[in-house]
Amino acid sequence: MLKLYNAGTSVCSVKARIGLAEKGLAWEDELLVLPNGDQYKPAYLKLNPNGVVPTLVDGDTVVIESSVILQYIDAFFDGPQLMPQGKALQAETLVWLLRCVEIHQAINTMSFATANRERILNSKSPAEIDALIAAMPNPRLAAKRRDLIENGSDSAHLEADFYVLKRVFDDMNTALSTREWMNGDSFGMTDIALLAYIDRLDRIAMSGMWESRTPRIGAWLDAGRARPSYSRALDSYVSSQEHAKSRSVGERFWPDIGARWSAFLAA
Ligand SMILES: N[C@@H](CCC(=O)N[C@@H](CS)C(=O)NCC(=O)O)C(=O)O
Repeated sequence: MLKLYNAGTSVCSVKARIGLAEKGLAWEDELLVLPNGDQYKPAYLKLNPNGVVPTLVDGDTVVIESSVILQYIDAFFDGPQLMPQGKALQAETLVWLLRCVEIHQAINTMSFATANRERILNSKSPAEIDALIAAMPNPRLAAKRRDLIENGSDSAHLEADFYVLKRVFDDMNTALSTREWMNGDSFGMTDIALLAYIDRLDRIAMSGMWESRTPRIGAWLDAGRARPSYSRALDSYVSSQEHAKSRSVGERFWPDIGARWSAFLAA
């Protein structure tokens, strides 16, 4: 059986789980506890040298990168086809899958400037935080993590990632003006690739980033959340208390971040 190394609230894990559920595939969970640093243990680094989740193991084949996992299960397993039909939509999907690397970093910035930062600061000593950052294999990402922990929403990463998110919202809103789903007429690969990221922003109370400027995203998010695959990927992994906690932290940050977002848009 397929084995998915993943973590409950991790956006990329949610993305992989939605994909597996949409394909109708069974998988065995290997759950890592990211705040404990399970992802940096030597045995896991052999599977995923980036020290991140998710990782899919299919017999002898190890697949890393959530967008590649989606493509892999679609290419090599039965079930509904996730890739859209037609050259133009397929090319568009491939670009979105590439963009997911920077979209993920933008979501990481928003999460670690707010809810994740607060959880870490409230649960770890400075020495424990240092040890976790020191264990990150990628020095660039370690420096980013340290900056976000130290500076929160004052980090320069915030504005750099506003640029990424503005383009995502604009491009999604434009695409959704001519079709129901990002994938075309039916839900598929591009929707799965993006749903967990937009879902996270909403769950940390950042929906004001798209509500008035690019409002089609809200309806698309609601429709994606209504699918059984979304419940399958979320319900037994994240408790309603965890969701409520993230939202309440985000709500405290939104007046400040919303003002920064408005200033960015006006510049
Ligand atoms: N581009 C990677 C990003 C994976 C990633 O950064 N995953 C996060 C969780 S969403 C993680 O494992 N973070 C652990 C850490 O940074 O220590 C993918 O799409 O799979």
